[in-house]
Amino acid sequence: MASWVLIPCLKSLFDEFDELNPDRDDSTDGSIGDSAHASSTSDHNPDETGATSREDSDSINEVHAIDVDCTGPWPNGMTFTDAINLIVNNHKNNKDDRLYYVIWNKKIAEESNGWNWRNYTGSNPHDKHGHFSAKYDTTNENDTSSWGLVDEWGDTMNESDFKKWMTNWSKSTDGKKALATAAYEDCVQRYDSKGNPVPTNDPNPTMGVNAGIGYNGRDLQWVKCDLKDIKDDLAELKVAVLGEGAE
Ligand SMILES: [Ca+2]
Ligand SMILES: [Ca+2]
Ligand SMILES: [Ca+2]
Ligand SMILES: [Zn+2]
Repeated sequence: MASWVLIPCLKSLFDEFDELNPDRDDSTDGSIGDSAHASSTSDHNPDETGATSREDSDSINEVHAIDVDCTGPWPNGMTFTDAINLIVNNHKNNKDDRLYYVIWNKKIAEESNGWNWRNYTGSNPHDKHGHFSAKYDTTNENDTSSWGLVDEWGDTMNESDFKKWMTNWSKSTDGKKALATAAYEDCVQRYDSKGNPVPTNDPNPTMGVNAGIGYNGRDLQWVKCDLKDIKDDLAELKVAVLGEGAE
């Protein structure tokens, strides 16, 4: 079989579904056509060597369609239909221009029909996978910018994203302040009424954390910053790490 490549924009669409769930069920995924496709005209066929709906000006043997398994499971309440609708609506609203048409669950939405849905009566109902047919021009083929799915439903950070974000945040003024205070509140020394340090494991501390900060604060320039600001920063940090609704 002649060698072929999947166009970059559709690779990036696969990547985005994979990012939503790296362990998603991909059993009905597809890019290059099987022998049934090869005998008929299909965007799943490599364009230079196979029967395709269109031709392009280069000589790269490209596949211009993918099938994505609908199963997921998808995160954050997303359904596969939600994902399809977001992509179709982005085309309808001129925010995206990379596809010619999408088929999903006995319906088809096409550029040539103003991205409105109509019934699809082909032999495969496409109720296990969505089909995406892409444009045949180089600019759109190579456009790997976001399809909007991860922006909308992929709000869970992975460890490397978190470290990157945390590194930047910890260099900011707010970050420095919050981290310094978080560390300080965690190991603040408590004092008895005579000003003597109380061991941190003392079951009956005589001075609370805030009072301890006030006491030490006489000598420590950096604890003079606004405590409310710091608490707000920490609350934001907690939401960023643990998600909305974290206690
Ligand atoms: Ca062709
Ligand atoms: Ca080509
Ligand atoms: Ca091309
Ligand atoms: Zn297909």
